[in-house]
Parts: sequence; structure tokens; C-alpha cells
Amino acid sequence: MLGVDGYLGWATALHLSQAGHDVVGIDSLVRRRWDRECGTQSLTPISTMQKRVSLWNRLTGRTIGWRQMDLRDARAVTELVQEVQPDALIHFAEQRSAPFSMIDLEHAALTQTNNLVGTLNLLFALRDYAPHAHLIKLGTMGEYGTPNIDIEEGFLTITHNGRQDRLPFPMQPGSFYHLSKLHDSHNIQFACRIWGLRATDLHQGVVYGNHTDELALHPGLATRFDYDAIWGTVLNRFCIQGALGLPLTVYGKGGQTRGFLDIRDTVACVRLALENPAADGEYRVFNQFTEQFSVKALAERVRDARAAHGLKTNIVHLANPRVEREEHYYNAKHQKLLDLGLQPHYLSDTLIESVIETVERYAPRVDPVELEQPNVDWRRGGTARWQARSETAEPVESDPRSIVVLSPGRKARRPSPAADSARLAQ
Ligand code: NAD
Ligand code: USQ
Repeated sequence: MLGVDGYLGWATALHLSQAGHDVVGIDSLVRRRWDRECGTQSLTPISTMQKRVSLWNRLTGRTIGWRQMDLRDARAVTELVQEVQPDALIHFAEQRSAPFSMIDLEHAALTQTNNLVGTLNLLFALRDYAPHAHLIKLGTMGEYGTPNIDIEEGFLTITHNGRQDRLPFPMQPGSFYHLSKLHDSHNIQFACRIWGLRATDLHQGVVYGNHTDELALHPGLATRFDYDAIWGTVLNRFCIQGALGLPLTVYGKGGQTRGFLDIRDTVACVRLALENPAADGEYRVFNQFTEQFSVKALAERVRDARAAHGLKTNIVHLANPRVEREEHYYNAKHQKLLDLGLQPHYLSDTLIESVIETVERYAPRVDPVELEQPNVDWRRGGTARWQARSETAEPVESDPRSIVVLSPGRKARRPSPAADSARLAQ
């Protein structure tokens, strides 16, 4: 399990461990460092990996192995695969924020080198030491963009000049982050074709929620939960804005439509892919989401859930910091995981209310500024607010292996405003 310290990686590790799988968790903990750089922190306090895995062991008797490792380190990755001889590699370990990747050249290059080099290292290690292991890679629905035709699951049958072929679906990603996922997809597909590796590329939609059966066992098992303008995803942000009585920030007209899923379905989908592996040489794509919504419709759902308790919520339309279609056709297929037995948890008012309850518990940790305005613009990069933060922030990278050249003008480390995160970080 790669990326085990993250929002989804930790929840999935617990779910698979509970289901009887032997899990070894890997993470470089770089996300905790990126949080310090961005001045952001998880809404829920997250404990160190050592504490979380030992608590899990105490509560359930199950063991999750834990190793700190950077996937960009080819030798470490090779030795890991050689030693562990995994049946499957579940790969969550990437820079996953679209705004982060659009701040400037440094962050775009960091995103793409981190994501592509890590995945390439895994592919070569699999080729040499575990060619039959199943690679389960977290990709994204954002690889497709918003075409004016139905979105298929990875491939499209095309007739051209009287001839027909089944070809990769045409992709139009919407950020340097989303592009990194597409480049990964190409590399993985190529490795399956030339080396006979097997892989499932899970094109996942936007995830919401912070409860699974396993996470609910103890507050010390909590997974991270982001709400800020860099890392927070839209429904999680709306729930948190709503809980605090702040306006819900719809970017532009709000007709942007995306696939969404509950975190309980993320963990179930990964398990389904794991327990129903791709064949040797097969590269397959599952579109991993359960419902599609426009951003505006989501804001209205949150407003209505609060109105049921007599609470008033405003929806504001901010100038869109992203370059994206705000009104468009969207119809994405998502049948393959249902065929494997997925039983979706559809968006409910209870879910919205349960997130709101979590927010109320941790309200003192919220920085409301993070909920007001976006701080990255797709056309110009980091805004004045971002620039002001980065003047005093810890550098993005301190690793000598980094390929990215840091831009000049970074200053010394500042005391982190995210005091709890820093204390909890290893
Ligand atoms: P996250 O940032 O919470 O977790 C990612 C983890 O990967 C972090 O703990 C980070 O430290 C680790 N990591 C990053 N680069 C690494 C490297 N080079 N070596 C080792 N560890 C590294 O992100 P998340 O929300 O849990 O997302 C997990 C995956 O799912 C990502 O690949 C993301 O693109 C994908 N995804 C997420 C969502 C969502 O809504 N959260 C939706 C679709 C797809
Ligand atoms: N949006 C708002 N208001 C906000 C925040 C976002 O209107 O306050 C809008 C955005 O403009 C966008 C949509 O909501 O149209 C989704 O934005 P997001 O930040 O929730 O999601 P995105 O940037 O696409 O990225 C997230 C995860 C990423 C994952 C992706 C899945 O961070 O890792 O790959 O969702 S998908 O969107 O299907 O590509």
C-alpha cells in the first residue's frame, strides 16, 4: 500500500487489513511537509504512522507493516518489491492537488516528477522482481476532461475511413496534476503491453466523507480531512463552510459536473479490484465513482440539509480561478465496478450532517481564511495571498535527489501556523 499516510491510503489500508489481507504501508510523509509549506492542516488531528499502526494492532490484533520510503528512490523501491514479493501494489502515493500543481513552474514540475518517477520506479521493479503482481493505480476521472460525448471506461471503439479499432479514450486533463495522471496511465499501459505486467487504473472521481467502519473504531485512527483551498475537495469544503455558517464558494456558474463517491466506496472499490485482478498483460480501466453532480447542485444539497435544521446558508459564485467549462454535457460510464459487486453509498443528508458534526468537534482548528477565497489561479498561478505565504514558508523540497530546481528567493523556515500538524508529524 503506497501512500498509506494519506486521506484514502490510510482508510484503505485499514479496510484491507480488516478483510484479512496482509498490508505493508509505505509513505514518504511528504504530504505533511507540503502542508507545512502551504500553511494548511487536516481538520481532524492525525497521529503519527507508528501510533496509528500500533493502535490498529491493539484494537484488532491485525498488523499493518509500516516503512517510510520515497517512491522516487529507485533503489529503495526495487529492494522493497524484491523483499516483499507482493501479490498486489496499491498505489495512492502521488501529489494529488490540482491547485498545488498550478502555483508555478516549480510546483508543476514537482508534481510531474514526483508522480511519474515514482510510478516508473514501480513499473521497473515489477518487471524485474514481481512481474505477476497486480498494480492497482489511483488515476482520476479528470484525465477525461469534459468532452461533448459519453465518457467510456478507458477505451473507445472508433471507426475511421472505414476501419475500426478500440483505442484509448481521448483525454483532455484540466491541470498539470491531472496531466500527470494521464502520463502515468500511458506509462502503465505501455508497460503492460511490452512486459506483460497487469494493472488496474482506477479513474476515480472526487471523494467525500471521513467515515468508514474501520476508521470509526477509535478517534486515534482518524484519517486526514482537508478543507483548504489547495487540498480540500469541493463537497468536503462545502460541508465545512456550511457547518461554520460561511458562504459556500461555487467557482463560476457552477455547472461544472464531476463524478463523486463516498470514501466507503473508495475502500470497497480498491478491494474489489484487488480480489478480482487483471490478467497477465492486461491494462484495464475502471471509472470509480457512483454519482455525478454539478458543483451548484452540491452546494444546494448542503444548503438544503442545513435548512432542514432551520439554518440559513448562502451560496456565492466567485470568479472562477480555474480554466474549465462551467456548463457542459457530462455522462460518464461507471459500470465495471458495479458488475464486480459494488454496493454504492449514495450522497445523503445524513452524510452531510455527519461531516458537519465532525467539523463542529474540530472547529477551533479551522482557519476560516482558507474557506473564503481560492489562492491559485490557473492563468497566473499563486495569487498575492499565496505569494505572501510562500515568502515565509519552508521550501517545498529539501531532498537532494529532487530533479526540480528551486526558484530563488525562498526564505528560512517559519514557525508553522499548523501547530498541531507539525507536532503530530514525524
Ligand atoms: P493524500 O495527499 O492525502 O495522500 C497521498 C499520500 O502519498 C501522502 O501521504 C503523501 O505523503 C504520499 N506520497 C506522495 N508522494 C510520495 C512519494 N514520492 N513517495 C512516497 N509517498 C508519497 O491524497 P489522497 O486524497 O489520499 O489521494 C490518494 C490518491 O488518490 C492520489 O493518487 C490521488 O491522485 C487519487 N485520487 C484522490 C481523490 C480525492 O478526492 N482525494 C480523487 C481521485 C483520485
Ligand atoms: N470547486 C468549487 N468551489 C470550491 C472548490 C472547488 O466550485 O470551493 C469546483 C472546481 O472549480 C471544480 C470542482 O469543484 O470544478 C472540483 O474541484 P475539486 O477541488 O473538488 O477537485 P479536483 O481539483 O478535480 O481534484 C480532486 C482531487 C484529485 C482528484 C480529483 C478527481 O484533489 O486528487 O484526482 O478530485 S476528478 O475531479 O474526478 O478529476
